[in-house]
Amino acid sequence: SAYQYGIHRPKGYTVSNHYNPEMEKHHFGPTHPMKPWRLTLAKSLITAFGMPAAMDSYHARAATHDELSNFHAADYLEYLATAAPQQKPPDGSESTDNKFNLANPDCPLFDGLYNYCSMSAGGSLDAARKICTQASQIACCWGGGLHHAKKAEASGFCYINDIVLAILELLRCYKRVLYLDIDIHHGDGVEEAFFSTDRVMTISFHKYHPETFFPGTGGLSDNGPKSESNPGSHHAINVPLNDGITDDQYGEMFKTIVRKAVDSFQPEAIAMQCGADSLGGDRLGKFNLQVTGHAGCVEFVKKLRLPLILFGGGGYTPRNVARAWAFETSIAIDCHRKIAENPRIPDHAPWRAEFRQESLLPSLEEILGEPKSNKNTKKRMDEIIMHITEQLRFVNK
Ligand code: VJV
Ligand code: CA
Ligand code: ZN
Repeated sequence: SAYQYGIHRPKGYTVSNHYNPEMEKHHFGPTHPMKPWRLTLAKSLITAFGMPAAMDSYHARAATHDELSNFHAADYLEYLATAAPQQKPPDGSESTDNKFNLANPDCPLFDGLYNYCSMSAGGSLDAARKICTQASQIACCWGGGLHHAKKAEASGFCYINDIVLAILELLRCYKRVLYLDIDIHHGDGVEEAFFSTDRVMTISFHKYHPETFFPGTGGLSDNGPKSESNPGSHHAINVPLNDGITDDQYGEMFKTIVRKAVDSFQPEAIAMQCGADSLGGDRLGKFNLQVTGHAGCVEFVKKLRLPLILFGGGGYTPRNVARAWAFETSIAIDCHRKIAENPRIPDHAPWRAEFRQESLLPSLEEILGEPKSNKNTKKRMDEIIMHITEQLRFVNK
């Protein structure tokens, strides 16, 4: 089907894909929303449309303990590497052992947890190295993007912050790195890791409803510790949104803000977390984005022609997560127009029936029936752009 779609390597630049198929065999638990199996579905679509012919595919290795310790605390890593999956006490009560937040149902200790985390980070580190040596201009690691993990704490389904590790790697060869995060949750772990440097600017778009929506941080005015002596002041940008945002509103917001940020910050490389829980019909999310709207953000970033890493992240309706990351891979290799002309999922695609609709790009109505009502007003969107424009006045390279 590479032939059917006329898919070939893009002219003048190289795209790489970093993945270890062992990742998809891990389970957080039968009803836990995070399903590593969505990576199997993404691979099915990427392969069925013939995309591997157009990129370098690397088997991601597991990151070493040493590499992980570039961000994470030694005692935390030690515990992750040795802790056995917890048995519930026989009386049925919850364990009181809450070391490093690893007893919270969001972050269970499951079989092979350390392998899963080190493969996710291994893929992201490989991607960063290919970007540093300029062996790739765009590198995809859909098994990464775990933006909530902290130095010594698991949080929100994330244990190892592969993004922070990859950005630290990029900082060895690029002066300034822009981090973009379109997951529906606030990218708090990445933001916090770079609070005190002016070499990384972070921009997260997310649902913000502190009382009811995780993690509760990322308000418009939360721009990091402000002080004369902190070079990182003003380099954390947050775009708090409400339920029901549409492709048009989101795309407009994304482009306006990213354009302004690039103009003032002048990044040399971009790391983008493409969490797919911002799609309409997500099990946890409440936005109305279609695959084409979500992917439109990736296309806009690609056109900036800066070295780029694309990470996965959240996404809890596996068939739609797979659609988004496959279509975003097609944008990276520049065959998305051909695919959009004939988006029918090929008959030979593994797990084809799992996708429900035949199209790679079903409409929101096909996915959701009734879209969520849109709680984002034009007035509020304008306020957000105003605030961020003001904030960017303090950032001048
Ligand atoms: O909202 C929360 C925290 C609680 C405490 C723990 N309970 C289980 C849920 C409420 C306050 N956590 C969020 C975490 C979202 C993480 C998103 C990660 C990413 O997409 O940004 C990047 C990969 C949350 N929302 C929904 C759930 N947790 C949830 C967790 C479960 C579950 C159902 C829902 C854990 C286990 C099981 N079901 C069996
Ligand atoms: Ca986000
Ligand atoms: Zn998320």
